[in-house]
Amino acid sequence: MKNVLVLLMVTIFNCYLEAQTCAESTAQIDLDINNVSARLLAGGDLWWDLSDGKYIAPKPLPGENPVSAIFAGAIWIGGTDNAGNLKLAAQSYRQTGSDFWPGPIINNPVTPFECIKWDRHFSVLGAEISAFIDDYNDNGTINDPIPNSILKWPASGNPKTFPVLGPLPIRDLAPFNDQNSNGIYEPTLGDHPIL
Ligand SMILES: [Ca+2]
Ligand SMILES: [Ca+2]
Repeated sequence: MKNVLVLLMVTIFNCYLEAQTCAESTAQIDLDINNVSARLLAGGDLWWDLSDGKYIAPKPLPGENPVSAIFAGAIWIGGTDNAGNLKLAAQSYRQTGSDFWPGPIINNPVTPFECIKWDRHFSVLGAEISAFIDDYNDNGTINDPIPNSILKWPASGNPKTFPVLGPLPIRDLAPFNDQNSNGIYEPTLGDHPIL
């Protein structure tokens, strides 16, 4: 796992009716490791920059032009409700709006601010997690400085996430290893993201 994995977490999916007052997601980031550079968006679509294909594999040598192997893709989720009605969120090219917005699923009406503050990606390196685990396992205590990618992981109850998010509620959010099984993400006690 060392030095080869990057997890880019996109928490998505407030339903359309709740989030339709929100501006469309604009966050983009490249999953850029090994021989692939793949653009990820936070609005349910993938591998493009809203204009051109951005799934570059293999990555070009210096002086070569990048060629995208894929133009675009998207997450599609469908299912039936209790009354048997088909519900489908199927992002295409945003030509008729968005079906997905960033952020955790919540029951209350979603405000535009709630959408904006989650319009971001969270990344962590596998090597960072491995080093963190080694630090914890050597004496049951975290002694080294905790990288921001682990310290601010958007997991249940984390008070140290990026300031714009504020303290997070205790609920199912980003996955993590919970050393003391209390349902609260506490990296200073050895909790860490799960890839
Ligand atoms: Ca230690
Ligand atoms: Ca815990």
